[in-house]
Amino acid sequence: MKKSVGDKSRSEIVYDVGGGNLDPHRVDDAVVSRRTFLRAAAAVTGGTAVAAGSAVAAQAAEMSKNMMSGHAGHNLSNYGSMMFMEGHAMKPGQMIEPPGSPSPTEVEYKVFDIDARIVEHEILPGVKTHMFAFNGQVPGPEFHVNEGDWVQVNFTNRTEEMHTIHWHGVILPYTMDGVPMVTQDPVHPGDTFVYRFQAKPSGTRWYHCHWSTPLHAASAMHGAFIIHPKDDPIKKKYPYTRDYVMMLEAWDIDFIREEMNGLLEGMKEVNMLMSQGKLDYKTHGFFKDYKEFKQAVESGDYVAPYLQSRSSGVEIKPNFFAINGKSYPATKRLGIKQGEWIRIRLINASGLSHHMHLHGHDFYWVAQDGNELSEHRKLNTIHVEPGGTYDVLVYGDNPGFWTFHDHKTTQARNNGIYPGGMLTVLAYEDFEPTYMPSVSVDQ
Ligand SMILES: [Cu+2]
Repeated sequence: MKKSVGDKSRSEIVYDVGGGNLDPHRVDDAVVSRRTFLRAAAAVTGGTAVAAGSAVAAQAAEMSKNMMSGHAGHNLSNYGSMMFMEGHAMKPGQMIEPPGSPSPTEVEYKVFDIDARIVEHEILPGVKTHMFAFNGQVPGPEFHVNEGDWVQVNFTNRTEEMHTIHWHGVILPYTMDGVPMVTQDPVHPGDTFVYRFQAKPSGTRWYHCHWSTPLHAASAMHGAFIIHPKDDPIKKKYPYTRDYVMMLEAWDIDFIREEMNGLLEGMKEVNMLMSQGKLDYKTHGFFKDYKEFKQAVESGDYVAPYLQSRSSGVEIKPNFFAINGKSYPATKRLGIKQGEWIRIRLINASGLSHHMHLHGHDFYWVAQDGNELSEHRKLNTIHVEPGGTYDVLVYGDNPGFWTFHDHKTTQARNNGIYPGGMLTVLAYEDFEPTYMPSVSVDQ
């Protein structure tokens, strides 16, 4: 079957609404070999992987040019840009390929498809909420690439809202950094934005949406981006056989519900007006530069959101705390065997700090933000800051069942009820329990 960029069937290869999946290499199925991609591109363009000669390519080239020159002649100011593409008419299906990285004729890219969707996600039995999610998964698919790989991510927006992808901790050209109004226009509904960059430096990195971050990145457009080094010095020292990611999440499901309803209604209106060429940019808060924005506020033509009361009237007070999309007791256990080293990559996507404590073991803290620490530290409680990544190694020398949880105990609760939330169990798989509580939660 012929597949091309934007072909729905390709982006649906990875689909795992179940969440809480700790299996590594989840995104591998979505890897399209270069040959497949070239064939697909040929089907679209009759040529190379760059859509040369096609209408899409002409459009992409024009957009790239605009991006280089500052959007069709607008001058870039020294301020964080408030720019929006004035006169942009909604034509879903555009492919946007910004400059900044080599073309696919120069280097061989590993190609991934990823999209934004709205899903109904079950945090634990009886608690479901709609969320924005990459490929319909909470959290998004795990990327596993090797240091130095050239990576291409075709990001398609299948929602009525706008999104981007920021590659957190990856050192790349600024045009690929995914910050709306600063490095790119947000990706409009139906459009595909092509991110291309080299995977570096190695370590535990991650990715998240950067549009309306408190809502989008938190719920739940975030995922692990693991860059494996050639000779892993950590594996040499601690020969681990399993590699777990734990994305730490916090959700105020009332805020999510209110905000999503409000935003989606607003965006429907914006999209309709834009498609008709009738969007009043100032009314909707889009300006070509900082000066225009400042004048509009000072003249009273535009009331900025921070000058009004919140549309939803809802404060963000997280009431559900999760690991890989699930709150205890729905969290997936971490498996270990006696004599086995396991690696756990903690990634804090929550916007709060967490104090993760493991019972019955010390662990070795070896890396922060993807970078190996000059001195490894032996701990059993680690302070995890918002946005940070922390790698720890555990050795299986104390058979049993051991909780691993946020010691900020208010965050080990579900809707205020303890126990719950950010709590999981390290479970020995080669162990016959001598005693078990009469009431237990077993999955
Ligand atoms: Cu988003």
